[in-house]
Amino acid sequence: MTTIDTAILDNLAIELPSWAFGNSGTRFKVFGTPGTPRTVQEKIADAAVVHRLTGLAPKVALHIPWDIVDDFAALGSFAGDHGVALGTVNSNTFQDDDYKFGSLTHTDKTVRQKAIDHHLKCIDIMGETGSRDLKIWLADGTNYPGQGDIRGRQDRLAESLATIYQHIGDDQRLVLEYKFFEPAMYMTDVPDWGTSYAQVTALGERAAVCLDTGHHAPGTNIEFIVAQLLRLGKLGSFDFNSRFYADDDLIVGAADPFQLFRIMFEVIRGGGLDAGSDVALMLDQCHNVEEKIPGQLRSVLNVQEMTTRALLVDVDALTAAQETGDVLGANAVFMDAFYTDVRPILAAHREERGLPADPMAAYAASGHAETIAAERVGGTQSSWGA
Ligand code: LRH
Ligand code: MN
Ligand code: MN
Repeated sequence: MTTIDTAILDNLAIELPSWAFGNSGTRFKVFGTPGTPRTVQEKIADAAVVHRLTGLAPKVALHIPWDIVDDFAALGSFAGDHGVALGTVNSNTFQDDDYKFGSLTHTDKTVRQKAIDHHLKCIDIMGETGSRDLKIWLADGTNYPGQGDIRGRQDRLAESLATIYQHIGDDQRLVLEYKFFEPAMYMTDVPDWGTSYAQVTALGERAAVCLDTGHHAPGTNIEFIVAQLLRLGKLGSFDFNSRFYADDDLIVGAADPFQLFRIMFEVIRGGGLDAGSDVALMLDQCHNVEEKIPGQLRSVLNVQEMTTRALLVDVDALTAAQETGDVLGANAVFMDAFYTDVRPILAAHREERGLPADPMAAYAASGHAETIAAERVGGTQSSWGA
């Protein structure tokens, strides 16, 4: 049996999104959950619980303005006191009336400048929190053929991004996230990895692509995109989640664990988990009907599990089979790893590091859910979007 590279497992780190701890739902109903955080600090405290139980989630990503506070340096210290750090800063130009017809692509220079200024503010926040990455996802696009000038919008996007990029520090990065549809239904300005790649390549070394696993047309071979972007040195980060239909934002690995395994195999193959790699793994999920802290626990454990299975692929045997045209032999080597139950290995690995063998069970037994439900009464529960 192949031995696992435990250094990769030991260093596995998955950033949690602050918004996963708030209430969320569909456009039909948002269900509240007892104990839901009322403040940014409470979201960070919940994220810290996930890290304490798994050792897998040392950073929390912020979304601006959902997570706006007066003093970001103090928020960083608060996070540090809880054993985590602040991570990616996500900009938001999708909830303001001024952006109805676009933000960084808008025809009106005043609106474009407002969107640029928002990003400059995010960069200032990154300076205070010590965050490395500015993540940009734009809702910009059009609903009807002819509504906008596709090419002019790309040009304005390039110009706006270049202005923002000038302010990105030497130790910081800009990552541009693509999504093929929604909210725009005809044409999205950053619909695919190719557009994101073209835009970030024009910016420079410190700009890269963010791949959100829920942002592709059904049937897309995502691991191919992963392999290609790693080859090109432009895979900046992941937003992990899973989907059955559209951008469902379900728990990563829930809908299709085999896809997550294939993605992690390509990440490892391309050096994305090697020491010093710049690829950031992040979750971007919402827990509509399930409990949020256990939902995040399940998510990071799924990534850990599929990473471990991917590490089990006997690469020498795989290469030999590939090079001799042994189609079924190669496939069997790949599938053997996927079908291996790594849960006992991981339970032992956790115990060696002083972590609970079963973090889900440990959380359920801890009484923490009951404590926060009792403590967090009054105030307004956070929700996706605030
Ligand atoms: C857009 C998206 C993007 C946003 C987040 C809340 O669908 O994936 O990453 O910032 O959802
Ligand atoms: Mn995303
Ligand atoms: Mn999304």
